[in-house]
This record gives sequence, C-alpha cells and structure tokens, in this order.
Amino acid sequence: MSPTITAFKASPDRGRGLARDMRVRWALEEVGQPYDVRLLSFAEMKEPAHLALHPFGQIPTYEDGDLALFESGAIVFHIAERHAGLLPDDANARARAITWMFAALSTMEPPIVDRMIAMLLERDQPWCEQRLPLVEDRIRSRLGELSHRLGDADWLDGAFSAGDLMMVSVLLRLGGSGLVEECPNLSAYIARGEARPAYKRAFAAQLAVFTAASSG
Ligand SMILES: N[C@@H](CCC(=O)N[C@@H](CS)C(=O)NCC(=O)O)C(=O)O
Repeated sequence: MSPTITAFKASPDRGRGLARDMRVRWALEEVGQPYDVRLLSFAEMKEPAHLALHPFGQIPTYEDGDLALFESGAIVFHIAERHAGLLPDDANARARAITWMFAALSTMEPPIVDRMIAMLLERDQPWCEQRLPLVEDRIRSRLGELSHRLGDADWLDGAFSAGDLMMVSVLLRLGGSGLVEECPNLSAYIARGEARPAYKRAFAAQLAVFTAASSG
C-alpha cells in the first residue's frame, strides 16, 4: 500500500509549489516511494474527519497503514528515516542534517511566513507600511547568515539531505520578494534544489492538480 497525503483541492498559489504538501511530495519522490493524494477543499479541512488527522485542520497529512502524521517537518523526517537517500548513515552527519531541517522550520520560516501574512492579509492595515520593512530586515539578516554559512558549497552539510530539501522549500516562499537575490549563492542553492529530478516531478504533480481543475 502506498502512503496517502493530503493537499489543497484549490491551491491559493495555483499549484506553483508553495503549499506545504510540496515538501512531502519532493521527499517521497527523492526516495522513490509512490504515493496517493487526497485533495481537500478549505471546508473539508475543517470537518471532523480531517480534524481527526490534523488537529489544526490543515494540509499536509500523511497516512500509512496505522500511522497518521501531520506537520510537514515531521512527515519529511519520517520519510527520511524510513528510506535511504535523505539522511546520511554517519550518526553525526545525520544529526547535523536533522538540525538543518529544524533550522529551516524554526529559524528561517517564521519571519518568511510573517512576510507572507503581511503581504496577503495585512496590506490594508495602516501600520503595514511601517511593519513590512522591519519584517524584511529580519529575513535579510537570516539570509545573510545562511549565505555566509553556505559559502561556495553546493549543500548545507556535505551531500544533499532532508535539511536541504526543507531549507530550499522554505526559501522558495520568498519568490518575487527580491530578497534572496541579494545573496547570489542562495539563489544558486535554490536553483540546484529546483533542478533535481525529484523536485521537478513533485512540482509537476502539484501543478497538475490545478491544471486539471481549471480545464475540467
Ligand atoms: N506547520 C505546518 C503548517 C501547515 C500549513 O500552514 N498548511 C497550510 C497550507 S501550506 C494550510 O493548510 N492552510 C489552510 C489553513 O490553515 O486553513 C506544516 O509545516 O505542515
């Protein structure tokens, strides 16, 4: 049996890779694990059947036999633990790759999500014009620090890992902001992630949901 994940039936970014099922799809593609997708409307995400899987009524979720998981980070970690290819065998290198997953989710992603909320939901607030530059400066600092650490390496710690998968996924949420472009090595890092065949397959699969919906 293949695992089943959940994704948006109608994605706010029209299936352009930003919804967080993309990370899970990418991880599954990297390890060569086929999967099924259950598409949900916003209303369906808040119904009891889905709330039993995801206490916050969101996507993605992951079901495999008796196991049901939520939180993209936990799901990608689980996939990386169960299959070869996303975490190194060496125990210390593995711990460092996991550290990068946490860094992506708990250090980089919060200010990036703050910016998205400011752009999408707070635009009309009188204080938004003052707040946005502050949020962007916080992101800029983090990007500068990350850029310094990455230097001219291809990936954050040796070979590509779940840490890079998560970091690239989070940085992609800055598309169109111009912030990443201030650090050319980070732009190149993201491009390397996007060039991976597994990323391309995952992106195409997510986009196909929207393409099918708009042509049907
Ligand atoms: N920390 C969660 C965030 C999940 C999340 O925010 N999901 C969004 C889609 S990317 C969602 O379901 N939004 C709809 C909602 O919150 O009602 C994760 O990484 O899985």
